[in-house]
Amino acid sequence: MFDQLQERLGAIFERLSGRGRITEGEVNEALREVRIALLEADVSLGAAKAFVNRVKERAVGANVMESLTPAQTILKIVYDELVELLGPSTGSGKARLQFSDAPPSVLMLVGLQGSGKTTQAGKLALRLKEQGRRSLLIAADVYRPAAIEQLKTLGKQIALPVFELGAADPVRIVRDGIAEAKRLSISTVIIDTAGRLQIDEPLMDELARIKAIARPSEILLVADAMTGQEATNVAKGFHDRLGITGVILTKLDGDTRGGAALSIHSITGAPIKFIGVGEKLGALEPFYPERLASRILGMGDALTLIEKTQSLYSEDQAKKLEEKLLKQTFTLDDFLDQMRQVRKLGSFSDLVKMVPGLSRALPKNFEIPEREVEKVEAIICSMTRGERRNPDVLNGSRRKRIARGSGTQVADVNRLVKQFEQARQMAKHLTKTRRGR
Ligand SMILES: Nc1nc2c(ncn2[C@@H]2O[C@H](COP(=O)(O)OP(=O)(O)OP(=O)(O)O)[C@@H](O)[C@H]2O)c(=O)[nH]1
Ligand SMILES: [Mg+2]
Repeated sequence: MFDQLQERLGAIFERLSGRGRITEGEVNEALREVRIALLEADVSLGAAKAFVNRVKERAVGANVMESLTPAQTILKIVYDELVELLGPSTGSGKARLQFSDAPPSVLMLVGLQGSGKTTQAGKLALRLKEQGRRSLLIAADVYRPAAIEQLKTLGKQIALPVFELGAADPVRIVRDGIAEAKRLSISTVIIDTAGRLQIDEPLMDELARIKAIARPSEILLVADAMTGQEATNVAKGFHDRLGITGVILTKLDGDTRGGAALSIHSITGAPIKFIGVGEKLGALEPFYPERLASRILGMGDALTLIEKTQSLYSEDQAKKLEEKLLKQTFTLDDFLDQMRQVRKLGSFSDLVKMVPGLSRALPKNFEIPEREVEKVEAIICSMTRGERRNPDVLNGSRRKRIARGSGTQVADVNRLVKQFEQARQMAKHLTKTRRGR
């Protein structure tokens, strides 16, 4: 995600840090480029201007020109301002999910068609279940018969009840559903509502009536990050009418330019409470502005990666992995080991992108289809331990043997070895240039 913005900003700071002292003109030039990068990421003109002005003001205050490390000082200011712009973190009081004192707590999901409401309802229910909170899912989208079925399928997958009354009046469904939750002593109710292609009066009216009867502790706007600036306009529309309490930004796993994430909080004042990062039910994450900001600025996202791996590895193993990543002494053996563990977590391509340095070394639009992952696994498995540790020994006859053993072509083996070598070379180069500064 945010590949383009990351690349632009990364290049700006790379250039700045190549110099010693910098002039005021150079600072202004860099900030002009930052503004263009933000506009290209679909941040609104007003927000981009305000952002750059704040950075400029602080840069003057921090005496950037006098500083011995001007580029780092500006980078830090931009980072701080990005964090500010993104809003509070899920862990902080301001963005934590609110529950009511009198159960059941009602969480109402609203948003445009296809933004991911039904899916996030399932993800949220699963997340709460893992924290020991049972939910009843209410199917209040009655306009598509498939919508009810979709929610019931999700409910089955996570073993939680779904309340539905077919195509009855959604307001009645919600009222009866909440009564049912009380009867079953279920602490939380999650309402899946209907979406429209655009905000319209009948939709808003229906949602307002559901709100009146359900008195939700949260009205969460589910917004598709891929729709960019448009998502912030939508957010404003929903907020003006319903008063949303938070946002779930979905599809951040896709190739989004980032505009929505950067401006949705400043436009609505509502915090981003979760981000959706995939179609699977486990793909809902708390929102950490610090991590996103450092990812946008190309500082990698070692934190998220290490947290993810911690659920699979012991602390000791995680530390060793961290060291290897930092020292870039990855062998094919580690690669295979990682891949096996990591596949349990979902998309391998996404995880690879989180490795600092590696994310920039990889080609643009880098993806590994699942089939390819299996192929790579088979190839590495057909190598001897020595070969995995030192791919340099792989001559023609060895490659032929490996291809035969893994049911692939020699060309596949060649490609893997070449890619691995390239990544290693790039990583080496990157660490060298960093140290050289
Ligand atoms: N890549 C990705 N896809 C997602 C994410 N969340 C949902 N989707 C997909 O987006 C599509 C629409 O999701 P739904 O949950 O049906 O959306 P909805 O808002 O309920 O749609 P309507 O009920 O038609 O208004 C589905 O194909 C989901 O699998 C996400 O975080 N990442
Ligand atoms: Mg739906």
